[in-house]
Amino acid sequence: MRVQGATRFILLSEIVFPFVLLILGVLLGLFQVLARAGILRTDGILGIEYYQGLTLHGTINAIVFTTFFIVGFSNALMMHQLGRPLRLPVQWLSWLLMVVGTLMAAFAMLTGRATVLYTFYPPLTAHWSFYVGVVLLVVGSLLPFFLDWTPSVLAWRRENPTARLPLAVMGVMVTFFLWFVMIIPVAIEILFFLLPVSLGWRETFNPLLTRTLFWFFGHPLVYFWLLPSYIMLYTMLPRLVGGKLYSDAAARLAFLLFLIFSVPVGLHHQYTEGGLTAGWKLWHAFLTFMVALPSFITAFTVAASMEHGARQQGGQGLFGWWAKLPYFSREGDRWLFAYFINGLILFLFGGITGIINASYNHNLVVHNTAFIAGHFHTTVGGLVTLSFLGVSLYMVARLRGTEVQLKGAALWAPYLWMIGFLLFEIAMSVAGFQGVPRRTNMGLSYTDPQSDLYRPDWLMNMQISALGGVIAVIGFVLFMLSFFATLLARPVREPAVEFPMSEALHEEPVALVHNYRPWVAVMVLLIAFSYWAPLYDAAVRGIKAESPAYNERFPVPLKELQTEVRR
Ligand code: HAS
Repeated sequence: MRVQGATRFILLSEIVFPFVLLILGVLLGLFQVLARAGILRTDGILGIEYYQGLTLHGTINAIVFTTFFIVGFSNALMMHQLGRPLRLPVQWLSWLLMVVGTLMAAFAMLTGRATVLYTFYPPLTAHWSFYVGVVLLVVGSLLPFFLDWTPSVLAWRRENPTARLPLAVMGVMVTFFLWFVMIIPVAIEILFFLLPVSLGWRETFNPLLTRTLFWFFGHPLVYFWLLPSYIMLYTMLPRLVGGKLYSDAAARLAFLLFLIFSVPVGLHHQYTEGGLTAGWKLWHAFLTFMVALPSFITAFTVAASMEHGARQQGGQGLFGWWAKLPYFSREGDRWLFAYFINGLILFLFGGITGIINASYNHNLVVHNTAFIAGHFHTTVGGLVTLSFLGVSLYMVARLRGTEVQLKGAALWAPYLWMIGFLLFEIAMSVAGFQGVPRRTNMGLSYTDPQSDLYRPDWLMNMQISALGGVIAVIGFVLFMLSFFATLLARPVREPAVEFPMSEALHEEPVALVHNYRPWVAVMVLLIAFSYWAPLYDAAVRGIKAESPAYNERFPVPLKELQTEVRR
């Protein structure tokens, strides 16, 4: 489908703008890993203090890059699949809100007014511009769903009353419906608690209640990141390996299971917090195991699709077909496979560590340790980032009408990223079992031989994780070279919105995966049942647990500090 003018500008900028920010995010990641290994012994770099850098690293990489990419990718996919143009007034408004919101939050973080980490845990308090920026980014990201894609899907349905909704379209609609639902608790947290305290309209907030509201949003957030990768695995990967999607119904079932199980699991981030009852934590633990189910379905369906494709290419034997996959192919679009397969390898580790985190008793060993950072660098930093990077490069080439440049660099990049983060993950997991904390500038404490806190037994794993980080960053630099060379190359064809879409091998007649109402009803009931008691506990007990605002530089209530300064 040809694309030009404002539509092309919007789509391209939704990919390029966050990528440019990601460069800063990745460099700050390198700083973290070197500081933790004691290779850098400083409380900051380039004028950016350690926790300020950690806030920028988490917020840019996990919130800004992902949200922009997901909106840009979904916009392009909806155009391509429904064959309809985007509604430009809606798209401009969405773009403007997202850009302004990002710049506001960036201003607050870069000027040291919002060193609250990407989880903005109260009682840490940021400047109001950080919260307003986040709200604008989120509102902007939702506009296309309500005002562009939903009307387009309804119009498509009227024209095609008996056809199945294309799988990619269904995936996007599930992702954004989930996004809308999970935004509600965090919007309450920001608008009723964090923002009023930050503006001085309220003196205190209840940390337990606000944290419970945050994780009500914070865990489903990871599936907002993951589902676009699953859309790619189901609809594009089979074509790249020369085959077909093994089962259409399995893919749809996986999306619908995410719809019902993604949200009511947030207490697995709060197992160690007092004030919430053990029974409800156990219930959330049980549902967390349920939300792993659609990922298991995905693992088997994707493996079956790869096997089908490899056998079409002459692959034989129980394991021999693995050799027929296009690991290093430069032919056509097949280079993209390297991003998916390396992401999948990392996600095997991400899945196993996630299940360890979810286990109530194991979590007590790993919570707040380096183990958690290992886990999320193989999930959001693994499959999600690699698939987003690969498809960003693909989209930039198509939208600019250029060929992918420096294909060798683009092909090696995901392998280096995978090797780097595998090393990082293993070292951080072992370190986590040793008790190494997360979110700590260890170069000034545990890995500094001059410090009383020095722990020589922790050093080796921190150094291995630093080596992993360096290898991954080299992969990123190779990717960056190919990305900018492709962006700036001379166009050789008409700019277009295109994707390598696969057909399904089996299209089973399962009515339940085409009727969304029962799933939405179960989703609402499950959320209401799983959260009424924890919220009641947190809100009622919270009356005694109100806390004044703090910030990371002044771990005394800000109000007292202001009084002190005035005196
Ligand atoms: Fe998680 C903490 C549990 C998935 C991200 N998670 C985090 C944090 C982040 C995060 C960012 O229960 C830190 C938050 C913070 O700052 O405090 N997580 C899980 C579970 C899953 C899970 C059960 N997480 C994710 C995904 C993320 C993500 C996805 C980002 C995208 N996580 C937790 C828990 C915590 C947590 C606790 C809190 C810990 C604490 O104490 O603080 C599941 O959804 C995982 C299911 C996945 C699978 C894997 C399926 C495998 C596939 C690959 C197949 C490969 C093939 C190729 C076919 C079951 C699909 C093979 C090829 C070869 C060549 C071998």
